[in-house]
Amino acid sequence: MRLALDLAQGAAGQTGINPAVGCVVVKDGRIVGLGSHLKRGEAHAEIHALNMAGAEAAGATVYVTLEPCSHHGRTPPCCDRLIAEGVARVVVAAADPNPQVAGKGIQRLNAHGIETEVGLLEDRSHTLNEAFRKYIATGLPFVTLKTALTLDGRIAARGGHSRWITGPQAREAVHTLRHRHQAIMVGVETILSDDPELTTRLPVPALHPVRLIVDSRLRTPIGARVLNEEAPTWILTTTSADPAAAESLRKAGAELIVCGEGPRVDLTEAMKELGRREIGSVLLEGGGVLNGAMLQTGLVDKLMLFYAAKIVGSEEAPPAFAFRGPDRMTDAWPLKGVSIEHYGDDWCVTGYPASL
Ligand code: AOF
Ligand code: ZN
Repeated sequence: MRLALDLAQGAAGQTGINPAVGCVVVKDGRIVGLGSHLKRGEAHAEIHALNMAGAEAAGATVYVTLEPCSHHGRTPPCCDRLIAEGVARVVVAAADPNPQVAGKGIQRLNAHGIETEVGLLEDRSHTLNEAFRKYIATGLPFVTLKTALTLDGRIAARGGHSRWITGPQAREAVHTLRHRHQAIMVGVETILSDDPELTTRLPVPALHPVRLIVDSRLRTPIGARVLNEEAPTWILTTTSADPAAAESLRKAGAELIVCGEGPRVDLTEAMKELGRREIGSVLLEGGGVLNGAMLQTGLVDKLMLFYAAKIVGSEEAPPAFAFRGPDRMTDAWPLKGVSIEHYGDDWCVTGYPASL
């Protein structure tokens, strides 16, 4: 199962709104087949692994990180294929939360005399597919807020200078995160102050997320690097935005998405619309005002805070979370499931906002 999870993890980020799934077929103590789901619309993990196993699949044990599907989606049900191959036993890490499956896969296998076991390394499967799990249940994207910050919680120095807060290892980890998300989201202030490209830059070719700019008054400059042709750019705006500015941004290649009447972009509406457009995961890269607004609106599912061991001081240095906040420390936003990883001289603190 550990190998099946590693196979799934290797393809994380390339399956769109589909889960990352891995499968290993074992017969008489040897691995006879391996597979991962590689792309939405293409074969599921079990099919690749069973194709490799061939006649060895009969009587084999199949390890799969997600309950085999029982429905006709873009591909036929994996259960039917497992039954047809005559496998003896199926070990599953986690049940499929997709309402079209949700236990029916296991039932179908049992009904055909195949022994099943569910829950082996379940936590790893759940974490790997946390975005899929939210999207399939709610139709809303899973939002990961990522920011680099100084130990005193600032994302730039007094005058706005911010390159770089963290070192090369942390920055490379962020580009891997971009590869694994379907969209990346920033506020227009970030475009105006940093002119970022918001693409994935790794030592190897990788996938670019759709670039999202929250821009209620359409202040994105026509020459901004984010409007280049490397990836699609969607601007989230309001009905009160200037039609002439909208027209020139469209001509420059951006797609405009109207979310409410203003004055600010309705972020809840924006998430619903992104879900309708089959965006299941969003990497929120701030800055502080958008981070604060998203957190306060309850739209952040996960935080990844890359801390550099430095202090920038000053009351004017922009904070990572610019919102009013509670009057009392007892009302601070708690995080749960917190873990810490080292990246060179920096640390990434990962956690999930707990409801108060
Ligand atoms: C599996 N094995 O490897 C995956 C599964 O319409 P489709 O063919 O793209 O199917 C998508 C759904 O199938 C997805 O929402 C999830 O419930 C399940 N994914 N199931 O047995 C796999 N990727
Ligand atoms: Zn399937």
